[in-house]
Amino acid sequence: MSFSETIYEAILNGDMGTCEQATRQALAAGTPAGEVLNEAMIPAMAEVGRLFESNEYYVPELLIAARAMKAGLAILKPELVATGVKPKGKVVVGTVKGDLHDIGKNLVAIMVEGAGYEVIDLGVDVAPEQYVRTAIERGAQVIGLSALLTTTMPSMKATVEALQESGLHGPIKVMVGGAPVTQQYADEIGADGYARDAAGAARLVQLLVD
Ligand code: B1M
Repeated sequence: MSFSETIYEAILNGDMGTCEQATRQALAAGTPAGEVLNEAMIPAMAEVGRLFESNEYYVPELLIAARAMKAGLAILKPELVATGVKPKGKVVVGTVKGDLHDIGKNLVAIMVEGAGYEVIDLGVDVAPEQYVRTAIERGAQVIGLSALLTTTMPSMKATVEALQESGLHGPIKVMVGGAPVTQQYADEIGADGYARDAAGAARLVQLLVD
């Protein structure tokens, strides 16, 4: 079995130790971190989602799969993040109110940091006012909102509105993303940009800040 296959299986089985070990071995053998991420970890999590939808996995299996993937990601992170010197700008990120999914948001944070920006990560279940207050206090140019549940997407709209009320929507931009989010939704709520994946989010930050 290749390292990628081992990592894929370890995530499906929620086997954190094997995921960590195979990730270390893959890097030591010269496999690029991006390849481990895109060819093993992300497809494994997509398969976990499919198994959940077909009632073959339940919440406990999702949790242990997510824990295994996060452990592997922690090992990939130093490789994914460039050793930039002076940050090109500041970006506040977080998963919106009511939503506890953080793997995609963590990846976005890693890639944006890798693109040379300081990332202020507010974690999960973040209220609209908290994003806006932090962005103002810390002098951030971009707020990045992640949502994985259709039921929490309205919190993105509420955040854009809270920023508009502060009078700072313009100097501070909003970008949105997450599996149920689309460009059309971003346009509807007045967000400044949408990115489909973490690499796209890093490119978008550059467009929004420059
Ligand atoms: Co949840 N869950 N979950 N879950 N879970 C989904 C999202 C779901 C699609 C599963 C399904 O039914 N197929 C479904 C949502 C249905 C819907 O709303 N349409 C679902 C559900 C229903 C639920 C619960 C309600 C289940 C329950 O309790 N009955 C519950 C809700 C809890 C809550 O948040 N309040 C729940 C709980 C959980 C766990 C806690 C068990 C766990 C999360 C653990 C964690 O994150 N720490 C979990 C997981 C793991 C998933 C799936 C399987 C995987 C999500 C993931 O990590 N993907 C997911 C199914 C799926 O997505 N296939 C599912 C990997 C990650 C790399 O991708 O997050 O999409 P993703 O991020 C991508 C892009 O979307 C994008 O870039 C990332 C990297 O390329 N991106 C951005 C993300 N944010 C971005 C921001 C940007 C730009 C791009 O700019 C700012």
